[in-house]
Amino acid sequence: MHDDRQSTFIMVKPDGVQRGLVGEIISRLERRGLRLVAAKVMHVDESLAKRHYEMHAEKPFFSSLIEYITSGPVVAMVWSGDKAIEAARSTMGATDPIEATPGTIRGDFGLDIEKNLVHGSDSEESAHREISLFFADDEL
Ligand code: IDP
Ligand code: MG
Repeated sequence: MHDDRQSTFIMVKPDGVQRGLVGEIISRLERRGLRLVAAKVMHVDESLAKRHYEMHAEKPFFSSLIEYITSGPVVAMVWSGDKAIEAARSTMGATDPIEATPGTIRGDFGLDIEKNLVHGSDSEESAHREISLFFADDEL
């Protein structure tokens, strides 16, 4: 057994859903060895978007980010596995797709720093916070 088993919150953002990349993104996380625990297609309303991105409230791109994340359906997911938070983040690639390494999701499919296809928790604390924002206990 591993001691480093974690759960992480992953979301295919509206551009990823709109471009038909849900299967590709899920497939890459599965091939990495992570396990899909929960998933739902949903619309993020403004209140949930603001809570999800509260740490960016003072950033110049905040209002645009809220508009983007509420612009269409997303796929909200929980994935688990050994060091799942870091594993998912490295499968996703750097925030700015221009800087993301080819072979990562953002490096292979993106060019836009905002519309970068996918969200992944960046720490255990944010994973817990984000999972409980998006999923009720009986959905997990
Ligand atoms: P992350 O998604 O890689 O964790 P964060 O810094 O947490 O990156 O930023 C959250 C999201 O805000 C990014 O995924 C992206 O959609 C958007 N974002 C980040 N930096 C910028 C920026 O400089 N301009 C516009 N949007 C940005
Ligand atoms: Mg982040």
